[in-house]
Amino acid sequence: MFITSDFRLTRRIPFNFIIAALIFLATSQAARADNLAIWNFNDSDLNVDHGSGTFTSSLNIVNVLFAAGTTNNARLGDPAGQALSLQGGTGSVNNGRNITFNVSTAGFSNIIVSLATQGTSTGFNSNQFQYSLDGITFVDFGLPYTPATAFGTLPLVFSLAAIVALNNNPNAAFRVVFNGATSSTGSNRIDNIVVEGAPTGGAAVPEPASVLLLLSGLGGLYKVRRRKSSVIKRHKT
Ligand SMILES: [Ca+2]
Ligand SMILES: [Ca+2]
Repeated sequence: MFITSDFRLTRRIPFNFIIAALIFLATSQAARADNLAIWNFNDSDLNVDHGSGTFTSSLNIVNVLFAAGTTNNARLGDPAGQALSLQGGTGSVNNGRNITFNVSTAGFSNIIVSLATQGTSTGFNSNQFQYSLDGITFVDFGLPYTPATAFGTLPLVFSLAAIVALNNNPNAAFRVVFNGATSSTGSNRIDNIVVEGAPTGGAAVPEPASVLLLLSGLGGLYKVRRRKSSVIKRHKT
């Protein structure tokens, strides 16, 4: 009898597991986001590290440095490596200056930009995220933010889904304007800048035919399980 109930348990787990896997698959398909561009700064430069995009800085070049990074918001198994480290500069000359990254969103919608950051007490403590539809005119998005003193585990996330003109836009661009530095060596570190989006054209959502196929597959599995169950019951009696 003990062996029989164990046998039923091992039959039930795969069935539940299959349902969970299918639900997860359907959910992840619906929420699928592709990485369009990633900067992990691990090679201590401003060149994009995954995907496509260009990155520029208007800070004095001597104040654009690299220092220990983080795995906060790292993708594709990227190690912490290095992070971008931006200093206030002599006389806090870099207040009001920015980093800008141009990333084409052609073929994508629901654009999300995220990054990890930290700042020292005399670094830039009032930073404004912006987006641009043409790569020329930039618009504030959200309120100025103050970086935490440590990278921590949660990235800053700017969900731009409501800005529909950013969808499928080859001229899309993003910017952080830095302000509030009060010393020359006060700094902000930034790591793992990710621009991602959902593929347009319906590829992100399972088609009704696929869902039907999936459901009929589940029905078939259920019948198999019912049959096995009744066989077991017959054996028990
Ligand atoms: Ca890094
Ligand atoms: Ca790089």
